[in-house]
Amino acid sequence: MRWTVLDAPLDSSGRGRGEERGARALRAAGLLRRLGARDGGEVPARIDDPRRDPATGLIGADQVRAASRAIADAVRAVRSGGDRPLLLGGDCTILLGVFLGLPAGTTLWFLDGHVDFFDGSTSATGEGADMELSVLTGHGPDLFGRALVDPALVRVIGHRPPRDDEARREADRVDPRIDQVPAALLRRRGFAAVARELATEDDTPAWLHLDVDVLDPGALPAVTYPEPGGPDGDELLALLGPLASADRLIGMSVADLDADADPDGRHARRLVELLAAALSP
Ligand SMILES: [Mn+2]
Repeated sequence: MRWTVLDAPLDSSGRGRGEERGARALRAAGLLRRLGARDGGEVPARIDDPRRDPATGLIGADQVRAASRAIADAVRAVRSGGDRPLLLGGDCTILLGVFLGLPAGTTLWFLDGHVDFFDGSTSATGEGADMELSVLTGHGPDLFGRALVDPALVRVIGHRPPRDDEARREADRVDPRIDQVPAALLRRRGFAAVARELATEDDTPAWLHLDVDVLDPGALPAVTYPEPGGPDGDELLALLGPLASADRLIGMSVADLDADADPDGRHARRLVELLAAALSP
């Protein structure tokens, strides 16, 4: 099945951080050509107001909702055309729109250095990318009148243990029905072995989300919230391979490349190599 690339340059700080230019950087590094992908263009998904909404505690709540609807429409359109969407962020907030546009009963493979499980009051920043997994599973601000993902269908993969009290409180909020495979457990059980197990555990449709900060900062420093203790490029490829080649896979999102921290584009090029190796048939 062919990939259609969609850009969603949403930076949930509302301050125009380098994540806004992440999708463009991956394109400039040759992603579409390497994947033989179709160009679905850019989705109107931007936040330019850094104020926190008092009702939800979320920065740019109305703009997040509007961007999510636009992403949902674009994801649906690509899928009804028979392609698989590859959505380029922007940050992890783009996942809200993805699941707004996917059928209920879709599994989420969530690869991230963090669990993104704050809510409007526990998040220090108010950024959507601090809380999208809690919003999706019904534990954050109610932006859409319903939860968008069944927690029992979420697999959080590659995150690190909390390093401070704030992160410990975040970890404590995570819905116990969510299956967690942190980085240390991945390393112990083997990246490819875990991925093969996840890929074949049932036959629900699955969405693969890659926050590039799941990588160790030694492998990818160009992120806003680096988290030590993650996989290197080869380990991530071993993990991505079985997931990306699963028949169940209906689409993928890539978030959080800070293009401003990658002035010569070397990290974007390495990510494109990694994605091409994982996603090419
Ligand atoms: Mn994230």
